[in-house]
Amino acid sequence: MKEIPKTHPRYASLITREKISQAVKNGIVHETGLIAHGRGEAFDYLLGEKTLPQADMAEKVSTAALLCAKSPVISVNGNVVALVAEDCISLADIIPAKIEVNLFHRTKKRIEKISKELSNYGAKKVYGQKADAKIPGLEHSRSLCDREGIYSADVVLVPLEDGDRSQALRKMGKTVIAIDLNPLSRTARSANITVIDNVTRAIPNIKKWGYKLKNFNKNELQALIEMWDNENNLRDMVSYISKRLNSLF
Ligand code: PTJ
Repeated sequence: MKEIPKTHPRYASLITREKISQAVKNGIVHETGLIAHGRGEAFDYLLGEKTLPQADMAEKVSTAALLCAKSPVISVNGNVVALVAEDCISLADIIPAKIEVNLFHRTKKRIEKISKELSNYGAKKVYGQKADAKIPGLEHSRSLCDREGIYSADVVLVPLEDGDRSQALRKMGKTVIAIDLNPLSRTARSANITVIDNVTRAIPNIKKWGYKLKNFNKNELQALIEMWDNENNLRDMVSYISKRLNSLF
């Protein structure tokens, strides 16, 4: 990896870029994953590159939904594995939840590479290779999923999504938790709970909430979920961005 001095004012951002760039070379991230990352960076810049209190709350509620689920699944793609593979695995252990690889640019080789990467980081079982079921209403490869994984899940965490799958998952009656830095995206607007935060901060924070909320009783967790108003959450985020921009000049 390219040497980046720790004193560089954009050290964290440059390290993340290096990780994504390396993962493109290793065949884990699709080349268009670079474009998706750039769009994410732009929104993160507008948010001030930090977890806002509203995002922290969304992360808490997401954790509650995962803990209350009967069959929760964390769906991962190339970018997610390049950035937060280890945190996804430990989050899956805490909940406990299944991990499934689900790709837009799906090839057998990429599925194998990403699954192997997760296994190398310690994942005990990775779903997504069987692809013995289909999410109805989707014409592309993201429809392919495992019957024992996403297809039969009641709650699906979709960090860094590409749009219509979260709507299709909702139509199947599932609860969708999305992590997306863009509060205007279709994914953000169609999920039950949208975390407007960078996956690099969101997954570790959901993990932290996992340790805290694990001992809460189900009624307390259910109350948190019922109180959540996702539309309000998105409105708050957009309003935060516009106020912040107005206050800068
Ligand atoms: O690995 P594959 O084949 O499944 O392909 C994955 C990509 C990312 C290429 C595919 O899902 C895609 O094209 O995604 P989009 O439509 O560009 O959407 C990605 C969304 O994620 C955008 O709304 C970005 O703002 C957001 N995003 C990008 N990086 C991050 C992010 N959100 C949170 N954290 C990030 N680090």
